[in-house]
Amino acid sequence: MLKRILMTAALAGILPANAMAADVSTGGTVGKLVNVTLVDEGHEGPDLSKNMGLGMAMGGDASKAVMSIKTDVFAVPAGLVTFKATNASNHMVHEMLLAPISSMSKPLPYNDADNRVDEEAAGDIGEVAELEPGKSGSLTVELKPGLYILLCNIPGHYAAGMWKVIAVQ
Ligand SMILES: [Cu+2]
Repeated sequence: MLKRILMTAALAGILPANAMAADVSTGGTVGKLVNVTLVDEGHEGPDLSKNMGLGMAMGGDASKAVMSIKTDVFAVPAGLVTFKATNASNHMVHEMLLAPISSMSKPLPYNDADNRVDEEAAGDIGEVAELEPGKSGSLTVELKPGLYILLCNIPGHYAAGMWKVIAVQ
């Protein structure tokens, strides 16, 4: 109970962020950690101003993906979840956005003019924005059971294959 109160206080910004991080890193009862790695091929790839059609349910050939999101787990228990995102690229900015999905066969709302997911329409519930190469950041959110998509919404990246679905159980 005390821990729960501390967590709530930390989330509200009353306690320093590291009070919460310490709890999460011990893998205790107050939260689960998902390590997320943002990956590309390490060199200039295809023209990312074009929609490569490799986003979820866009119908493209996934073997053509030139960038991706990896996680160390594919499912986590419902409740407080921390995503620690690391940009493993040596030359490119990436980010990690989180949104709930109802099905893996339903494409996300897409803004063709900007060549990126329409974050608002997709129901974006948080992100680690624009990480420089080698940098990390984290996002902690309370999640209900369901499917969620992690994606990079730098123009062209999602459609180049930069997404991953995880289950919250
Ligand atoms: Cu990216």
